[in-house]
Amino acid sequence: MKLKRFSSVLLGLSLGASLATSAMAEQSLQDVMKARGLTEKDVLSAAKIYTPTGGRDEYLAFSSGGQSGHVIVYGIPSMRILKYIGVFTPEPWQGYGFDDESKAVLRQGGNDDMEIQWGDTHHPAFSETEGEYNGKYLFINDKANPRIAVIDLHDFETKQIVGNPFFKSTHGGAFVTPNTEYVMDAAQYAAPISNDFVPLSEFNDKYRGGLTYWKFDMKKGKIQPEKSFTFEMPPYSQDLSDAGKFVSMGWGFTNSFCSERYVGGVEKGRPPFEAGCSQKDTDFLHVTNWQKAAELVNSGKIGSKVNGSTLISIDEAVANDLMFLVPEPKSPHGVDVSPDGSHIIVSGKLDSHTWVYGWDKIKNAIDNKKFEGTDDYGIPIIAMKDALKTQVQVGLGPLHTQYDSKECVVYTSIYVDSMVTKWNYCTGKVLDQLHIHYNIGHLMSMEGDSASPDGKYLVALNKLAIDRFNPVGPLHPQNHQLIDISGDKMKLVADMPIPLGEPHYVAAIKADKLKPVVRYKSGWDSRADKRSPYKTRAGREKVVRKDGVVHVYGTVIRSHITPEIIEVEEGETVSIHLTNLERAQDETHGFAIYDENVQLSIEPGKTVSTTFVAEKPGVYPYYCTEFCSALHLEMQGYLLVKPKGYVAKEGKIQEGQAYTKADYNKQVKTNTDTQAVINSVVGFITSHNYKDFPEVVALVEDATDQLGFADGAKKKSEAFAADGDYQNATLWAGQHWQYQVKTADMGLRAKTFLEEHGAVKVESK
Ligand code: RUQ
Ligand code: CUA
Repeated sequence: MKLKRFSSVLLGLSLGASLATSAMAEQSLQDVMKARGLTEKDVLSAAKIYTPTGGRDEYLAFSSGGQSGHVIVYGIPSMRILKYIGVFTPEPWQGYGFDDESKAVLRQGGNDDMEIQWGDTHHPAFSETEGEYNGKYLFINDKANPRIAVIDLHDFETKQIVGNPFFKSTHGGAFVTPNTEYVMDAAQYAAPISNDFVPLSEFNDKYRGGLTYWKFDMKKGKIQPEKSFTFEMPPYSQDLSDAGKFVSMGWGFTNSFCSERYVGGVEKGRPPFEAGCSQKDTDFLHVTNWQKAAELVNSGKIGSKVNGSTLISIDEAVANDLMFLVPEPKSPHGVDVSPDGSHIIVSGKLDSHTWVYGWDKIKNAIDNKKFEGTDDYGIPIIAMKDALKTQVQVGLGPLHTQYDSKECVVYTSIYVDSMVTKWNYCTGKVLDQLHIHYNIGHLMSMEGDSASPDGKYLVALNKLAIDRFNPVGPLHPQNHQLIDISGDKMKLVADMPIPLGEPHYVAAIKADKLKPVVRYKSGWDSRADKRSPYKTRAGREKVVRKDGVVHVYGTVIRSHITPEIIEVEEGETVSIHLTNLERAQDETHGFAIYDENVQLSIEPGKTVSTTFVAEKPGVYPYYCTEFCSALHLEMQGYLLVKPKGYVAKEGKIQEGQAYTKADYNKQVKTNTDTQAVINSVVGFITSHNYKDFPEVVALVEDATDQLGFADGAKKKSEAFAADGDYQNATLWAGQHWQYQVKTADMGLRAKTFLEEHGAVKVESK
């Protein structure tokens, strides 16, 4: 009832406020509720998630973007989308898949050099240290073209993609072991390990499933394929996985949904897949010992190089006690290990129960070699009664389970009944049920996959939105629903449409664990995480023809692109390298060229390249795509592709405007006045303790830079004026003023910041 009291306090407060301000015709909370048809419960829900302007979220959620190939980042509880991260699909806003550096990432893990342009992302997972999210990396798998991607959370960029050498699809990834020693990724649809044609009649012998343990190097932030290994598994359609922790440390769990090994064929009069894959009452949970396997592989005792990677055959796994099977409910989906590693919960889509296994029981059976037999491939099977603790009736079509901060309390998504069931896996009791809209798939609690889940909120990832939002055509948005799980009863708080799909799974981390940078070291190749060989400093821009390539070393800064004119000959290969000279936060510049499929995103400090063949003679305007300053539209230039053998005609560029001495003097006067404003702002800043505010220090550095450029322009204008060339003198004086304006702009921002943050006067020396 605490919540109720809170809401009346809220109402009381706002009533008081409305009385005080009624003279200003401000509406009261009651007026708004009446006008919008809101109940007290609605207002309470709103208060739980409303984040005032400028406010921050407690958690950041990283959602799979499904077949969009992206990752979606949003805040919890506000449910505001913050970013789409390009992972397996080009994303022009980020220049991802358009600059040379990111194209190289996107091409990794491709099949037979074919550039795959999309991915089917399923399960994001954070890197962990001792079972806790450490905020460093995020992994996500591509189901369609079996790959795993590594996203660096220090800049939210995709840095590596690795392709699976054995599988033709993966679903059981990404799941990490407690210290991110390995990233698990299991196959889904069985296929030949070789890349050639094998008839379905050889399914049992030649088609295989499997589970890859990708070795991860936390220091380098890279998966190491040469140190990774894969378990060959029977063609049972492996599904999800999870890693053991604490008591079950060193072990992994992977289920399967078609141990019937059915191959379909309605065209030939055979029953369809759905029937063939759901005949048996149970499927198999695969239990693998990765720690021991790693030792044996590293010492060269097992594993052979197949397709350039290490494969542990079924026979080797059996001979070395590395793989066991446990019967699990019909057509299972999720397999979820408890935070302490002691229990494993599996749900069968065609069973209304969740099955709770005890690791102690499974381990005991393994240690005592207590098996009920083997499967057709010789893998030992642990009897159900020797592994199972309890079965709990939770509803029709249970899929996934998430753990609460409260001991033994879990939440299971119920697909068919469109419900979340809260239950206790120690007592086997159902505690609460909540209807959601519609057909929930995964669900996620805060830091729910870590060794110490936070509880608090639960997000339901629903497969259908149907009538929840304003209609936008036959393709609906996805719907994530936020549920408050802080009390005994679950409370549905909000719907969030996601216009990218299908978001299979999401993981949420405490926001304060993330410390992303706001700028790169200057001249940085962000994808390779090192200084770019094409880093260019202000004033060092140049064009170099080398090995048949025209290299343009350019820079961008408010509000110009250097060079402003690039001249090449038809047929030449052009490689444009641009460095963003800005140090100011959020001063990203874009770079687009007409008709060349070029769109770069150049964040402060970044260096990116684009390489293309200038095939057709013509005029190709280029420009900055981010509205970066008042003169953003002027941030432009021309790529001139001259016909082969073109000879320039004599002639000077005629400007549309002629300037006189009077124009020059007028501009100089303006500049002098502007300088006075700058001086007063600088006086304010330096007379306060601005050095105590890193944000202001950055602004001051940036302003000083701009003022440095201003000096150069001023000298040029004065030189032209001395020569009596008032045309160029006036234009350069104008440029001087541009730099001054930018300096003043940053100075004023800094001054406002100081005023708003209570800066104090310091003694001037
Ligand atoms: S899936 S709705 Cu994880 Cu790909 Cu379960
Ligand atoms: Cu830079 Cu617009």
